[in-house]
Amino acid sequence: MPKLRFHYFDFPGGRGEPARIALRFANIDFEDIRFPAETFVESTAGFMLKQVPVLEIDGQQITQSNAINRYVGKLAGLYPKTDFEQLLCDETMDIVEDITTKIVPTFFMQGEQKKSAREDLCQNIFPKYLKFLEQKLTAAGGEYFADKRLTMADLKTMMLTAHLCSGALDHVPKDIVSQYAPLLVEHITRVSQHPVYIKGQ
Ligand SMILES: N[C@@H](CCC(=O)N[C@@H](CS)C(=O)NCC(=O)O)C(=O)O
Repeated sequence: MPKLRFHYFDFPGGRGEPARIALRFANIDFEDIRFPAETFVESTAGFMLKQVPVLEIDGQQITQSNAINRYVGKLAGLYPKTDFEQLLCDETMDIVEDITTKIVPTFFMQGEQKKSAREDLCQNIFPKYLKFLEQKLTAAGGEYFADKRLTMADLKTMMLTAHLCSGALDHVPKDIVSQYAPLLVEHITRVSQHPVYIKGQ
C-alpha cells in the first residue's frame, strides 16, 4: 500500500470531503492534513497549482478532486466496477463540479454584487442543474446515482446539496433544493444515514 497524505481544509465539506470519508470508512491508512482557510497560502505553498485537495501518493502530488475520488473510491470499494456504472458515477461528479465552479466566484464578492450573482444562480443555474441531477437519480433507480448503491457520486452530490440547504450561502434560500428537486433532499437524508457516511465522518 502506498503512503498517502491528503491535504484539504478543516471544514467538513467541499471538494475534499468525499475522499476523506471514503478513506476513513475503509480504514485506509493515510495522513489527514487539515488546515484552516486562514493558513491557505502557507498550507499550499509547496503545491504548484496552489489548490486543494491534493493527495500525495508516495510523495507524488496528485490534484483534481474527481480524479482523486475515482482513485480513492476504487481503494475503498465505493466506485462502480462496470464501464456504464462508472460513467454514471463520473457524470454526476462532473455535474457537481460544474455547479461548484459557478458558485466559487461569488465567495469573493461583497454586497450588491454578491447578492445579484447569487440571485442569478438561484434563477438560472441551480434550477436547471438540480432538476437534471434529480432526473439522473431517478433514471439510476431513485436511491443512488450509480451501481444501485452508495458510491463517490453520492458523497460528492450530498456535500453540495446539503451545503445549498444549510442557509450558509447568503441569498440562497434554504429550500432551493426542495423547490426544484425534492428527491435530492431525500437523497441527503439517505446518504447522511448511510453507514459509509456515518463511519467516514
Ligand atoms: N479542478 C480542481 C479545483 C480545485 C480548487 O479550485 N480548489 C479550491 C478549494 S476547494 C482552491 O484550492 N482554490 C484556490 C485556487 O484555485 O487558487 C479540483 O477539482 O480539485
